[in-house]
Amino acid sequence: ETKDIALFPQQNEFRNKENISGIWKFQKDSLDVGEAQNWKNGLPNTRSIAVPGSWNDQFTDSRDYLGTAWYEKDVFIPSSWKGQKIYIRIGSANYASKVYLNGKPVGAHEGGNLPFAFDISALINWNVANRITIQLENILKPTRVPTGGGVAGGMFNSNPKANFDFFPYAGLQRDVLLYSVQSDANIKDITVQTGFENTTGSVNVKVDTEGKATKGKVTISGNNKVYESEFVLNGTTANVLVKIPEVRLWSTEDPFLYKVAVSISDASRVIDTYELETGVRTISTNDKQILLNGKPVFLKGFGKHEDFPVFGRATANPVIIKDYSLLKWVGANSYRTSHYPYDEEYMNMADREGILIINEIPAVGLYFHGDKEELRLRQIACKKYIEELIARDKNHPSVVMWSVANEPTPEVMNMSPKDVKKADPQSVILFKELLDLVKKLDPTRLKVLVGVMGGPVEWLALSDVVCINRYWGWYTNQGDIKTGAKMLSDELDDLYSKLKKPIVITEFGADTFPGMHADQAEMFTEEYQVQFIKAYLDVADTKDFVAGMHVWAFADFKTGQSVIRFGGMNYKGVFTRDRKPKMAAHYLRERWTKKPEDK
Ligand code: GCB
Repeated sequence: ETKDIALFPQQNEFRNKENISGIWKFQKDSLDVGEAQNWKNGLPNTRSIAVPGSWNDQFTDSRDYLGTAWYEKDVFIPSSWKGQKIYIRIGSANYASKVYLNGKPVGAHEGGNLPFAFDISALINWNVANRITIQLENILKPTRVPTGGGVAGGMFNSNPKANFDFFPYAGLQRDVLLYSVQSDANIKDITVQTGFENTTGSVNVKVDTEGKATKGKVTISGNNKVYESEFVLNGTTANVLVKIPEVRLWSTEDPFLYKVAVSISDASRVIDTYELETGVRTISTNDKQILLNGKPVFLKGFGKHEDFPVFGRATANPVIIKDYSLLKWVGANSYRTSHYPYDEEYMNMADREGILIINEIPAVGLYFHGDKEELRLRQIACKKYIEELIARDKNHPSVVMWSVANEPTPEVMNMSPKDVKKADPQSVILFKELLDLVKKLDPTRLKVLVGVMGGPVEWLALSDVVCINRYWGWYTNQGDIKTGAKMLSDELDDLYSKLKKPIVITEFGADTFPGMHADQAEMFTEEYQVQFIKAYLDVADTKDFVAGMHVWAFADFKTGQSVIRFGGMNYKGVFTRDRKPKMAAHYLRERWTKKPEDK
């Protein structure tokens, strides 16, 4: 399955692409009768729905709907595509889906935040409309990732019963595309890995093909120069190394992108081409710092969400553009795709804007108490997401780390840095398995998991960069920033002495109701948020092993209903949900745009 999503569809001389997003037909199936009644042959009673779009906020009766729903659209596939391999590619179907063409099953997929594609060539009716039907089901279960079903416990329970702190939006949330490639031979995948020595860059291009091609060419262009390298396929694969003298490296200050064009041929002619962009850069660490191109880089930024009124979790290009303007405005150079992979356009923008990404699979709400069979199924899901995410995003220079989990919770938790329990050895084995898989699939980037307050040190030790989320002075020591900052400082020293690796605080923040003020900082006021963020940044400034600070969160976002989420919202954003700056955003801008070396 993953092979089909490796290269984003592209329109060129040899390939076709058509976006079939727009207005679709929609029907909820709360009694689960659709399969028995053959809804794949035509939905009986539909209404209109926007794709992409979460279904939750488009109607007045579906916000909390958990169950099965069906989408349908008639599409006309141009007969000029005849003879090619034709795929349907679904950007995001949250959570489990089955796809039909003209009433015939073409495939099924689980997982809400990564694309998948199915070959539909054999089932197409030419010169008439073709019915696409997608059955979607979003029930929250402990066997799924992210987990759900009310396992969070106590005040962290919410309605709907998600075991994570964001609204469980569902539906077709990204574009649905049709695309085609040549059936006699095509480029299946391209993997670009870059490096440099002194002033010479190296770009290693691995080309995977299927079909009868025998040779090809890689052309890299940029900075007014063109480098060409012809290759002969070894079976279906070639590894091509291109050297770039006087290379212009990709960095946060100069996110320069080279064009990489690949073509393949048989004895007589070119059969397929594909073009992508790459930045020549390296990412590594020493015992205290993250190094971009061998030079220390301090991560300034946020944890984010895909979240916006009415759209829900759906791709909304104006919001993507706006968010990058605000990241630049506030002086950020980095963010984490908490807590799931984002739309590809976020990654393309990061490449162009020089934003460093911690790219996270949807593994939030993992836990180690309870049923072992559930645990086993979640582990399988996590591995699949790692494979799918790396297949999708491996060529983005902006992606510098892969995160395999956010805040997994151990069997026993203690909300104090002083008395952290040892990890269950089995849990360490499971995380090591995930991180080893990342390393095997992509040895060129850093691998991390993001640790919860009171979580075991043995888990953190598995990461290349120690990533921790901390809320001392918010969830503990409420209203007491000074003690919170002292706890943070002591804990950082302790962690560094044990782990001897750079540390990034991947979350810290305070809920802030926009417009609420107090002359003496008080929880939920804009003053408290500023003071809290300032205190944490000041602590970080005193430790040379802290390599990044990500404020939680970039913007306010929707959650389920719970007593700790006023109005079903998490208000830790430094921007409001509609992207207006709170006082904290102005504060960060002042601090982060002063001098490049300032943290
Ligand atoms: C966390 C979670 C994040 C929550 C945040 C909070 O640690 O990783 O998903 O939204 O805390 O605000 O409680």
